[in-house]
Amino acid sequence: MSKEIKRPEWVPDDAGSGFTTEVLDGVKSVHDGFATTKMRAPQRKGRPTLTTKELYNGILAGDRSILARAITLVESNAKRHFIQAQDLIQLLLPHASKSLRIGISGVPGAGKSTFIEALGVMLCEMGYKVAVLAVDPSSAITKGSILGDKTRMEQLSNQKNAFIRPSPSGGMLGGVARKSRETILLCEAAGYDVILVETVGVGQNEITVRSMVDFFLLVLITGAGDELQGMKKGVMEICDAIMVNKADGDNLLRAKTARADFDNMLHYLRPATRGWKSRAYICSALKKTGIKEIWDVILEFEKNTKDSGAFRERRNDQKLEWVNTMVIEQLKDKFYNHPMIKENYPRYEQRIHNEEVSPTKAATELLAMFDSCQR
Ligand SMILES: Nc1nc2c(ncn2[C@@H]2O[C@H](COP(=O)(O)OP(=O)(O)OP(=O)(O)O)[C@@H](O)[C@H]2O)c(=O)[nH]1
Ligand SMILES: [Mg+2]
Repeated sequence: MSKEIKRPEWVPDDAGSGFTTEVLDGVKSVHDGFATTKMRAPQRKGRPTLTTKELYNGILAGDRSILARAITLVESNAKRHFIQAQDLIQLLLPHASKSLRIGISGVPGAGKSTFIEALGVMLCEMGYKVAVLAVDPSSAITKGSILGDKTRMEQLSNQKNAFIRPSPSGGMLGGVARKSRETILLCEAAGYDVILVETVGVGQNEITVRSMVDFFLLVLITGAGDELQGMKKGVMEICDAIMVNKADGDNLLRAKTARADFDNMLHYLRPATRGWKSRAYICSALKKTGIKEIWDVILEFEKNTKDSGAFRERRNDQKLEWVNTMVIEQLKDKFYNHPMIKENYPRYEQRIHNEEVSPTKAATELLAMFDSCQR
């Protein structure tokens, strides 16, 4: 290695060169910001907080450490951070939304991370700036470790044009979905042209990710069984392509058969995107075959949907859906945190439990109580 790479303190001494990304120094100044005063701001624990303007400038300049700090701000559950993050997003809005957003879902172990790494490295080598995010709204237990611990994407994290961020944990207002959407905007403002979003294909995850990306890819493998692969019609209906991964060695033939089967199933489904025919493909993320081919499909999708207007239409719908979700979240937040509701809710719980009041009546009464306090 020509240059000494600073690493986080938790990296083992014997870790190889590809272990982790570089750690950048924080801003060192502790001056209080007034030109005339000799007073120095009190030394805080950890790094000094950056102003919204500093974050804004840093992101537009493509500074990765500032981008990472802005994402931390967006992910924070503290109210004051929420307010600052929203100001920052508002400022950055005109600089965002120029990237191609790609969602990648599939059963655990299908090879999503391996595929993302292969695609990501190829794109970086082609000159793209690639951001990789993970979204796992269903995971309260792992607290967002789907990219962090298990798959380090060693080759991709060594690329200077790549930025990798693990899944945030839930928490306040909008939870993981809001945080991920806003992280996408921050990455776009920082100049990333391709955003790859990985999610584990369980429960609501696919729907959540579909609502924040342009192209949605389902990664499947052979022989995992239909129920395991989440092969409900609903999931296939929302994907723009199916990728049968691990098409290598002894598995190649089976993968080809599975591809034909999936292709046939897709043929009978309503298209996920207006004017686009979703098809099935094969690849080996490990051997890096079929990666360029799927990228060509994605580019064709982009051209096709931009020409037809479906691309813009979806982005607009997604924004409105986001507003709707935020309104619901904020109303819920207001309701459950209202002192009157907090005080009366346990009593209602008890009454519901004792079958003294029906759930609908309880909800109506609680809402009426809340309503009367709003006037
Ligand atoms: N033979 C073969 N193995 C692969 C291929 N892609 C991934 N694998 C292996 O499959 C395993 C799981 O790969 P991951 O990329 O972590 O899968 P994932 O879908 O991201 O897994 P989760 O994030 O846990 O859901 C690893 O051991 C990979 O080496 C492939 O194309 N061929
Ligand atoms: Mg993974």
